[in-house]
Amino acid sequence: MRLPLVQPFETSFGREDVRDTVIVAVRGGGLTGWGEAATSVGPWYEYETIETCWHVLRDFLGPRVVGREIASPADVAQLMAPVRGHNLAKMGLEAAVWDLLGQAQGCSITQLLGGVRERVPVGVSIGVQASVPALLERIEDYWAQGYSRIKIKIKPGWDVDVVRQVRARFPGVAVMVDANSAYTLADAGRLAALDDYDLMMIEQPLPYDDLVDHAELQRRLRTPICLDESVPSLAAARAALALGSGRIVNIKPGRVGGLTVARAIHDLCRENDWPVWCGGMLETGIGRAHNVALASLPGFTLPGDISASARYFHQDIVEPAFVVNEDGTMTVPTGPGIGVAVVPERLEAATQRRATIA
Ligand code: SMG
Ligand code: MG
Repeated sequence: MRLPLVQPFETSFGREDVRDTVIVAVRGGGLTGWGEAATSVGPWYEYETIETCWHVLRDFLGPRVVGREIASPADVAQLMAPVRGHNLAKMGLEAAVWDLLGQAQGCSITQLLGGVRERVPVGVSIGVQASVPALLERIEDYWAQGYSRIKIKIKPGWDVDVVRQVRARFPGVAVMVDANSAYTLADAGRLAALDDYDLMMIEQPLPYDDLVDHAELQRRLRTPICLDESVPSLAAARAALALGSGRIVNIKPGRVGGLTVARAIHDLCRENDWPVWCGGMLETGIGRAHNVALASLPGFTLPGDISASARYFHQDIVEPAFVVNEDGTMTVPTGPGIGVAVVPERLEAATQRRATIA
């Protein structure tokens, strides 16, 4: 499906004007569970694309799960395990089964996961802007909406000087930056200059597959490094902890292939005193609902990239839409499954193509 974005979203690797995503509906026992494979059109954030998600869900993951008896979400993770990688696609299907099982058992996803929070702290991620004044205006606007922290995207040429001006204008605001792998260790000096601006963390400064260089960079920085792209699995999280490749992990259920793995990474980080927070992939209300539920686990102590539906979309495909509370939190839905209702006409209007696996 495709939804236009309220504003374009620009990172170090490119710009998106619309959101293309794959929605998965799983039917069983007279119920329908919903999930979202929140991919992108191109292989920039990671290698998956809208076309690979479609192909892998329809030709490999879907056929492995359809017709099976499933007692718990872990069963789906196991059925999907022979497929290597394709984590965003796996999340779409696993998430739909979590919703279905939740509905069948009359439980919310937060309950199924073991969540402990009724409200989760949330922040907003602001893409690269045309000018610093434009960025400052954006921050002003979002801060007034109540977000608990501001994340700004950086890249070479849009970094230290921008952060300096943001700090000068908003001295007390919780700010972090995300580079989406735009630097190398040769830029360590430039990144160390960010230490002067009291940032909560620097997210994914170095290449997506380089935990060794992240460890070296962390030794040279006071500011904590947060890993995003570099942690696609539980094994990668173990390696990052062993190497000291950072001090914080952004857990996106899509990037790691589902809520089951996401929770395992959360547990591991918690045992090792690494705080985590829930990342975002500009999800519609379906993916957003799963993210909010995940963020209710006890180790998610930092604000997530979980913004209001209206931050990205004129109209979400679920009701009620997600909103930010005055205290900078979002309320975790407590109804069965994802706890929000998909609006069929809106989904229909946004649908580009469909496939059924019977
Ligand atoms: O969902 O608000 C959101 C987006 C948060 O910045 C965000 N995500 O690297 O953390 C990240 C980016 C990846 C987006 S690529 C489509
Ligand atoms: Mg990131």
